[in-house]
Amino acid sequence: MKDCIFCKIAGGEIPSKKIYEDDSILAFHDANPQAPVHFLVIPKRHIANLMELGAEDIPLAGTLLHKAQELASELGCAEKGARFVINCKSDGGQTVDHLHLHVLAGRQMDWPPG
Ligand code: IU
Repeated sequence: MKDCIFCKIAGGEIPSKKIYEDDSILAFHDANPQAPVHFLVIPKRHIANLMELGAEDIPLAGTLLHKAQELASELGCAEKGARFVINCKSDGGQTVDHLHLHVLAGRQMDWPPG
């Protein structure tokens, strides 16, 4: 999508601190980290938010989740775990309208979220 910053990151038009990439997904360190480990996993194809995920995207969603946990493990989070978050639309606190899974780790998380 033309004006989507994460599409531009996925396309390499805007640089990112890339962790992993394949044909369908990209993982990169969050530009404004909220924990010692904070990275995002996104589909390369523009999907605005989780509500826009179609049944045809179920394999992609599985890939996204599986790669997120695999990368979290590789970054040393297997033992203590991590928080996996998808903010969705305005009430969900989503600020970038391109589906992304946050992975936060390296400190104790609070609950409930703000
Ligand atoms: P949110 O779930 O839409 O609120 O999260 C958007 C995240 O994208 C947020 O943590 C930003 O720091 C992050 N981000 C980024 O890593 N690089 C960018 O160029 C932009 C936002 I814009």
